[in-house]
Amino acid sequence: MRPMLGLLLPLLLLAPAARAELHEGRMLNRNATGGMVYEPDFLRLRPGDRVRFLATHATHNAASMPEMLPEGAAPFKGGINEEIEVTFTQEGLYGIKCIPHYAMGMVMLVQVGDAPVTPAQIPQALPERVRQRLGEILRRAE
Ligand SMILES: [Cu+2]
Repeated sequence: MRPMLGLLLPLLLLAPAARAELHEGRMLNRNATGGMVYEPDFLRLRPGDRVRFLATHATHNAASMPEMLPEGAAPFKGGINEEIEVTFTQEGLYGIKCIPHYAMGMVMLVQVGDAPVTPAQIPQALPERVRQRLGEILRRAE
């Protein structure tokens, strides 16, 4: 009995419970839904999943929105044309923006965890174009 358990235990410890996934988000000048967009513009992740923001077109970046950052989550800010990889550990809804094109509504949403997303989670204080774009994203995501 004992020698057998001694062989199995290390193997069980090596088996990952749930493998974290790597997702990709492309930063684009235009796609079928409009101009200055992330594609996809909504991702639902499990805690520990990562997103790689790809500088597919020039002059974009990816930065967390302070108004839409779950409590305890670390803010992040990629440089212009910089591909960054972000690990999302805290559950909740994250707003992500392209700083040069924020006023044009270049934003995306990342929901970590199973909680539903609702338009009530969009802060009133955001610029009109940003709230409009976030509303469109949420309506498609619901
Ligand atoms: Cu941009």
